[in-house]
Amino acid sequence: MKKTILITGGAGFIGSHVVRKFVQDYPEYTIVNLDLLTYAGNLENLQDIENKPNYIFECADIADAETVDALFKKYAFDGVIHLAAESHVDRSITDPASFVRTNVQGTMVLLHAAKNLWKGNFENKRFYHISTDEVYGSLGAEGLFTETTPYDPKSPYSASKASSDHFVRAYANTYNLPIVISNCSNNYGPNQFPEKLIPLCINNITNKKSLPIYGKGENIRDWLYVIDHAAAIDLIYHKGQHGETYNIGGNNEWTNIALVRTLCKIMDNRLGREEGESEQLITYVTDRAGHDLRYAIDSSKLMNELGWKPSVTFEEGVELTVDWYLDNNDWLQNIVSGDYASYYDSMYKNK
Ligand code: NAD
Ligand code: TDX
Repeated sequence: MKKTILITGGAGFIGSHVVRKFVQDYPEYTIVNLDLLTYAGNLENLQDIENKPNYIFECADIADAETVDALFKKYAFDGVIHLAAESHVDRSITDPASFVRTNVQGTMVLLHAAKNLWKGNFENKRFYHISTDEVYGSLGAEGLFTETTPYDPKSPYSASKASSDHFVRAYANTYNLPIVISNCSNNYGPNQFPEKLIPLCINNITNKKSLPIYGKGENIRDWLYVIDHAAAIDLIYHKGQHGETYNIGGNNEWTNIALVRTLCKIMDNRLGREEGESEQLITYVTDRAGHDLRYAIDSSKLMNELGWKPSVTFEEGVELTVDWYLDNNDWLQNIVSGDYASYYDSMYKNK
C-alpha cells in the first residue's frame, strides 16, 4: 500500500538505519526524514540512499510547532516513526533544558500535529514513539525490565524520555491517537556518535588515548546491535498492536569494564598490536552523577507475539562494529576534528 511516513531524527545513529531500511525495503512508501542536524545529525550517514526517488529530507526542529504543522499539511503523513531526541546522558546532566525542549516539547508538537491532521480518522494511521529502557530506572543485581515495570527515571535524559512516553499514552487515552511505543536497551554499531562508550573507546584505542571508565566500571548495560533494533522497529511499526508497548533488548549484559577489555582485545588483533597493549589505556575517572547501575530488558513479549529475534551475537556484532569504524575512519575524523573536540576537552578535563 502506498504511504507517506515521517521519520524524525533520521540523520542520527539509529534513525539513519531505520530510514535506510524503510527506503530500501518499501519502495511503495515515501519516506520523509525530518532532522534538525544538531551536532548528532549527520547526512553522511545516508549518502548511499539520498538519491532514491522515495526519500525526502526536511531540515526542521520538532519543537517548532508552526513548521511541523506546515510539514504535516504538506505531506499528509500516514505514519510517524519518532526518533529525534537529545540522546546523551552526560549532556543531559550539564544542559537539562535542551532535553526538555526537544524530547518533551518536540514530542508533544508532533503528537498534536498528527492529531490535527488525522482529525479522528485513524484508519491505517500510526504514531510510533521510540523510547529507552532508561525510563524504568536502575536494576540491582537481579531482575529484568518488563513492559509493566513502573517508571522510575533517574537522569534528566531518562526523565525527559519518560515524560515524552507519558504524553504519547495521554494522546492515545484522550484523543484515541493510534500509538505504539518501544523501549530499547543500549544500541551499538556503525554510525554511532563517538560520545557514546563503544565508538569513543574505538576512537581512543586507535589513537592510543586513555579510555575513561566511570567509577569502577561495574555498571551493566544490555547491548543490542543497531540493525536488530531497526528490524524490531520495522516489525512493530507494521505488526504491533495499537496502544501497546514493546521492550527490545539484546539479552546481552556486560559490565563496562568487561566490554572495554573485549574491545581492546579485538582492536589489538586488528591493529597488529601486542595482546594487552590497548588495555593499558584504561583509566578510571570520576563517576557519572547519579550513574544507573544496571539495565536489562525482557524482550519476550516482542519475541513471542511478533516473532522478533536478534540476527547477530554480540561477538559478531562487536567485530562488525570495530571493522566498520576502522574502514570508515574519514567518517570518524570528520566528527572528531569539529566541535566534538572541544566537547571532549570540557567533558573529560576533570575526570
Ligand atoms: P542520536 O543522538 O544519534 O540522533 C538524534 C537525532 O535527532 C540527530 O540526527 C539530531 O540531529 C536529531 N535531533 C535532535 N534534536 C532535534 C530537534 N529538535 N528536531 C529535529 N531533530 C532533532 O540518537 P540515537 O542514539 O540515534 O537515538 C535515537 C532515538 O532512540 C532517541 O529517541 C533515543 O532516545 C532512542 N534510544 C536510543 C538508544 C541508544 O542506545 N542510542 C537506546 C534506546 C532508545
Ligand atoms: O566515557 C565514558 N565512560 C564510561 O564509563 C562513557 C561515555 C560512558 N561510560 C559508561 C556509562 C554507562 O554506564 O558506559 C556506559 C554506557 O554509556 P553511554 O554510551 O553514554 O550510554 P548510556 O548512558 O547507557 O545510554 C545509552 O543507552 C540508552 C544511550 O546513550 C541512550 O540514548 C539510550 O537511551
